[in-house]
Amino acid sequence: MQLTAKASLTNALLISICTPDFKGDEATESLAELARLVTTLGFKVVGTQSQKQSSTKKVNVLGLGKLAEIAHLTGNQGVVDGEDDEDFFEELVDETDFSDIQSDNLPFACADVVVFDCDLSPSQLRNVENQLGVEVFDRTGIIIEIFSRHARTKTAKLQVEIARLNYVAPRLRESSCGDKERQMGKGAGETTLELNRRAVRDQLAELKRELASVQHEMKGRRTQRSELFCVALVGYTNAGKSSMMRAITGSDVEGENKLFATLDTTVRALYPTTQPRILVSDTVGFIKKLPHDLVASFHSTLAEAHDASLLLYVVDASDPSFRSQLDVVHGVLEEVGVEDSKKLLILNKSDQLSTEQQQALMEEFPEAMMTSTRNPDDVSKLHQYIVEVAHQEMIEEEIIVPYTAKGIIGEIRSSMSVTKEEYEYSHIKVTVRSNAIDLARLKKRMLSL
Ligand SMILES: Nc1nc2c(ncn2[C@@H]2O[C@H](COP(=O)(O)OP(=O)(O)OP(=O)(O)O)[C@@H](O)[C@H]2O)c(=O)[nH]1
Ligand SMILES: [Mg+2]
Repeated sequence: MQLTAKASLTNALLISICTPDFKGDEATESLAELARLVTTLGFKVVGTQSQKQSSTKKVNVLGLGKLAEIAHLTGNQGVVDGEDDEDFFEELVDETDFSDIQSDNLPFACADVVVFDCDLSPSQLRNVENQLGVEVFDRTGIIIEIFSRHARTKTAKLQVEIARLNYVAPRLRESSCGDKERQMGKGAGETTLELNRRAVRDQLAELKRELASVQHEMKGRRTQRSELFCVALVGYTNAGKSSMMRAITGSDVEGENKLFATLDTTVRALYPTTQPRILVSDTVGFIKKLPHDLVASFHSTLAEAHDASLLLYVVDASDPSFRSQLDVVHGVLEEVGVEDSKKLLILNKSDQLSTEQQQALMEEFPEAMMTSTRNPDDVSKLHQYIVEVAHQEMIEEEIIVPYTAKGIIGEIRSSMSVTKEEYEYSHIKVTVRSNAIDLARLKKRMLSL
């Protein structure tokens, strides 16, 4: 799939299919999130519609009445007239109230694209596209497109392109090639289809090879860092992970008010710096119904979280749906096999909450830390917490440094946390806190002096 419509001029109509398992607040929140996803792509949401169905798997995902209503908005009324498929006569009662974005009184033919808040099979997509006469997207298609646009690093680009091709491959067979087949006549179309399929297969194989080699390199880099205390920021998209990363590392990591601003892991040292250094990594944000391929492709990116000794779960506490967002984060991390090391829940964006709301949240989550990345006191509080946890993980040892090996004191001070220095007759007794690997290395050096 490629978005062919010009993003800046595209008016999007969003459609929610409510089923017995997906309705009410859940459907409303999901649709509001789809509106933000679509806006992230530069589309303008001109309205929403909902359709009650027993399942999203029906060949025709819209009932006849709803189809006519929507076709009115896409300017394709003729196609629907005369349709008498019994499957279309579904219950047409809308049970969800999307009061923030309404479709009432919308002008005729105002929608250039239609976006469904569920996944559509290739044939469902083709059917509804034919019926409505405009480009149709499903939720996965939109998420993959955002990922494609935001991928910056080589790894992110490779991972997203693999997911995109996997998504495109079956749709290629069902839609565009079908059309070509019709245009070019039997035989010729089949050849094109075969060629396209092979091209995608070859491209996928090549991308996977490239990704494997990049991942090998990344693994090497992670091993080099493995002796340092690592903290990973994880959480739902737009929760404020990159903003917090920037605040606690004094770096210029991008934080943006768009969904999936970060697609690759960035690693920086905690600032003000500590001895030994503490590393902080920012990771890709999650979203509900994250396409399975994308979860799989982000395994390696999330390996940073896997290696972390402390996981900071950042949530946007000002978003009423943050609890279900947190469930999604737990679900994805479990899926990619990130075991919970020590963790802290960060209720972020507290500046958007009243004092009463903050108090209620702290009662609900007594173990959590309430922060605003815009409040320097909160940033130092988190910094201090991280340093304390890292400190607890370290081992304390006494090292005897003879005056003849005084040079080594400088090295110790610059790589370990020195808690005491006692000057004796023939040596300095230094009490340090550090990780086991660094301590073992130091002791070995001392022996060879
Ligand atoms: N009011 C308020 N806004 C915040 C706070 N922290 C971050 N933001 C804003 O929230 C938006 C998203 O922040 P990011 O740091 O990009 O969020 P993220 O979690 O990295 O998002 P992804 O990269 O998409 O996963 C930006 O517009 C930030 O300025 C906060 O404490 N208060
Ligand atoms: Mg980010």
